[in-house]
Amino acid sequence: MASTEEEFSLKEVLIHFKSCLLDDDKDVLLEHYLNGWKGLVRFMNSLGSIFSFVSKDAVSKIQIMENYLKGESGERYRSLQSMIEYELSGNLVDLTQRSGHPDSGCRTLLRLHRALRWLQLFLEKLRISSEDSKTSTLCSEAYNDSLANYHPWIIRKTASVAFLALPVRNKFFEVMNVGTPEEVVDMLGEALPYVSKVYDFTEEQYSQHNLLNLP
Ligand code: 1PZ
Repeated sequence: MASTEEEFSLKEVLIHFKSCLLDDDKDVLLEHYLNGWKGLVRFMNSLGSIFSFVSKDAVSKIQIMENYLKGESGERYRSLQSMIEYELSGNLVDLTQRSGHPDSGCRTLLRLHRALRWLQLFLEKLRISSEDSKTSTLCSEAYNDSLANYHPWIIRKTASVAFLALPVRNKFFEVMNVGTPEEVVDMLGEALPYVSKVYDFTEEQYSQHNLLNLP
């Protein structure tokens, strides 16, 4: 691992998903949500360049969202609810096909949201896995049950090859930089409920506004 990654711990990354929950879990603060994603990208990069096609796409989506946050309507992008309200009321979302607003905040965040489901499933599988479980199998099962449903064949194929390069379970736990395997399992048990809350809340908002299939 490169020396710049030395102090990096997956625990600090997942903590962002706790701090992005606002007002008794009734909203999601986008700045912290994106910080969580930036940490996940760092973690993925530390696994090797084979995942760079994944991290490039994630980075470009994070960048689109950060530009909205820094832009002149930044305040409207402070939270998930305010973004949805702002973009829908201003007709800033392409609802049936990408045209005037191909990179709306709503469609961009939806892609990250779908990927968060994969992460949630994968980390939960890792948490309850046994020492001889294969990371690549857990990863591809989680992928097939979530993100794969939105990807064309060529991406599914590329992803399935990349998964084979994942380090074995104990090595993977080491890269997380959390401590012993038991400590990793405890940390995941503590942090994953927050990832689930963020996922569930976002899913509910998108569903209520009929935004789950944005092109
Ligand atoms: C730890 C191992 C990492 C495995 C990563 C598993 C996810 C594989 C997904 C591969 C897809 C990447 C290629 C780009 C796909 C895009 O077409 C789609 C749809 O976006 P659009 O084309 O509509 O603009 N992008 C996505 O689905 C978002 C993918 C983000 C993946 C982030 C993974 C985060 C990993 C965290 C690691 C702990």
